[in-house]
Amino acid sequence: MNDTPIHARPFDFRLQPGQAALVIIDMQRDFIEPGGFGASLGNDVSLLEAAIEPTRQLLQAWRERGWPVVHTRESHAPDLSDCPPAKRLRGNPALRIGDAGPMGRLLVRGSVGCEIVPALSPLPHETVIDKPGKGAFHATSLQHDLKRLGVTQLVVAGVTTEVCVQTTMREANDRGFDALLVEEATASYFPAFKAATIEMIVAQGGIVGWAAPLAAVLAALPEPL
Ligand code: TIU
Repeated sequence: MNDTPIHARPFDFRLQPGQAALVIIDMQRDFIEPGGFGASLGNDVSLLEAAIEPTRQLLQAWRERGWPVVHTRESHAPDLSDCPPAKRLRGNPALRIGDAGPMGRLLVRGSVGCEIVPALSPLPHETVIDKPGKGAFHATSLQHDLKRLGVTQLVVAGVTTEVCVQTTMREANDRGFDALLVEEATASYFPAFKAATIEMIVAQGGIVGWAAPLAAVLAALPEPL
């Protein structure tokens, strides 16, 4: 199928239908709802809710077209063997990774808080990557999974913009993937960091990738077959 130009910054993103995965980063209850990991770090988690509905619209568009979808979860094994002590001990959080909170053990696989918010729940055939780091390529099978799916481009949503989203886009860039960030489908506890991250991504002729509003992405998609 012909490529489809999306009006993006710093210039049009030429979407390859079927070869562009929607990658949804860490839309987990632990980051978005009260009582989770994000709140334990002292953040106002209500700021992240705004990304749910735009991400849901992207997810629906990808599902209607049968295009590949990848969900990630920042998460650790119950024995925390994949959580570097430096990550767990840093700062002075109210609760640390692995401690029991109102939604179960923070960022531990299998706990309620570690799950993706219900509006964006993965379907059984969609790829779910449990990642111990901020970047989704670090210590995961993501690169192998994208190759298996025939993916060459990433359309990226999720939280938080300047932490796991940006890290993943930088990792993708270094691995040869073109990546487009959808502006309304990402959020940060710090709106100024979100804005600065988008500028950093598109600066220098797209040194990390592209950014576009949700409406520009949806308007450019070919009709479902
Ligand atoms: N703290 C923060 O902004 N983010 C994270 O710890 N993880 C993700 O961004 N997913």
